[in-house]
Amino acid sequence: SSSIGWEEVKRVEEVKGGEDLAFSSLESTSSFDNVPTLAFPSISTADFQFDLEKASDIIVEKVLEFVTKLGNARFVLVDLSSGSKILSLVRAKAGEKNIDSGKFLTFVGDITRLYSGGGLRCNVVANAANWRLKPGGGGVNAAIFSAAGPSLETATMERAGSLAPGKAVVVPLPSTSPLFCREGVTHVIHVLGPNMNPKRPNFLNKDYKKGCEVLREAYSALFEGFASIVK
Ligand code: AR6
Repeated sequence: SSSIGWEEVKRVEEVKGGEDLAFSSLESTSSFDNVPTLAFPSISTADFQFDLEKASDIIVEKVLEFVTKLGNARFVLVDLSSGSKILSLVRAKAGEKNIDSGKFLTFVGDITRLYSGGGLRCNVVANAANWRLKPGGGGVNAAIFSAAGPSLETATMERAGSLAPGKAVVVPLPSTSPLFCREGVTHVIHVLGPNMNPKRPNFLNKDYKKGCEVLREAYSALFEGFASIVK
């Protein structure tokens, strides 16, 4: 069954997660529909400039740990482009580790349009946040806050005023949010990853010992947050 899963993901990626083929190939597998699913971006590897090889090792390590812990749940690593280096690194390493391809997939598409644009149902979406938990700033953070509308900012501030590196906060999305109505997303989990960009706060100045520690902590916090929703 694992080879069927990977083929399916490949087909989806060929159409960049955006068109009818992707929709039908996922819809035809009815068991996919009601499985609790977390869609997450690669934390820290764009604006925060974290090393892609190191990040891909950590993603695979943490997914492996939590796929085993969480029986009935799926994890989907998302990126915008079919040429994404982090997606190919993770795909190769996940294959080597024989991670169950029905439970962990990579997907090319906009994380704010997974269902409407790609036919992929994900009830929980992770955000690579900033420490203030504020909209804007570019990247996936700007996209998620913009797609969710102002109610996400309000709901976020009710839960937390800021975030330390390596931490996550689970925010239930109001049912009026377009991300809820259109995409079926019930929760956003904000995660703050380690920062290797000298122009951003909490700059780690090439300290990858600390950086890897914080990235592991961030994925643990994210996946624990997802587990708390699933249970
Ligand atoms: N859909 C899917 N993936 C995306 C999208 C999207 N709409 N947009 C970006 N990515 P980044 P970081 C991918 O820079 O490195 C923000 O300004 C992207 O290709 O969003 O953790 C915050 O406010 C990459 O693989 O997050 C923080 O200050 C991944 O998402 C800071 O950036 C993460 O890229 C966080 O930096």
